[in-house]
Amino acid sequence: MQISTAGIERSRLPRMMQFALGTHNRKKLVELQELLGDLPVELVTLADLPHAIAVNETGITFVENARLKASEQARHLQMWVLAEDSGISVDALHGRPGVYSARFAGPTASDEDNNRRLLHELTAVPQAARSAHYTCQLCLAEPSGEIVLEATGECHGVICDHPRGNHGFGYDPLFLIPEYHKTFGQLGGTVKRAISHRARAMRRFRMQLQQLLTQQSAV
Ligand code: ITT
Repeated sequence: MQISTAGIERSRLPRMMQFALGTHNRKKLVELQELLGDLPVELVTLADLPHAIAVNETGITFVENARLKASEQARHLQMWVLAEDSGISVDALHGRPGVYSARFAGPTASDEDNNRRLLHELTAVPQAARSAHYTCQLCLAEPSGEIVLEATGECHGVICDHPRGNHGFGYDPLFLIPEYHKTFGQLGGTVKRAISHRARAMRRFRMQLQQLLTQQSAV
């Protein structure tokens, strides 16, 4: 976990925060909206902001890309932006696809294309050696682009040998949670909202944000 609030000065926080959620991935967006749920923040999506930009993900780590997505979008929109970078790291592939998860099978790859490529690369790898984890790195940037809050979450599992279930997105039909003997594709939203990389990062992020909002309302 990594959380930093050092950059926040109380006076810079508005009383009712409005965040743009800095993602163009609709399924990721829905999960973020569900996880932010009851916080007293007003959420705006990039679809509501036609002048939003597509930020180039030139980083080689989740942290670098999440910072880029939050910071560049915030500066461009002159708004608070909460962005995240996420992906799956497979041990037998030395951590690949990692930050390249969305583009594993090519720049315009669909989730199905990426899943096929992953299964293909793991053809000769036995189940016992197919461990993997998801990572989610959240970053909040203020309108100047400065990063003021960060949180990370991971979720560990195993890549199974064929897609199972239709819930979630991305690699979820292949990502088996050993404790449940089911993939995220089979388990659905309730379990994913409790134990996913995004849920874990968001719990850490929410605690910090809640604290800041509470401090602010007491001023
Ligand atoms: P934005 O950059 O606009 O947020 P993106 O889909 O390009 O959208 P990323 O670069 O962070 O986002 O790539 C995330 C990819 O990692 C995503 O497309 C999936 O392939 C995979 N991934 C991340 N979280 C996942 C999850 O909860 N379930 C399944 N796959 C996930």
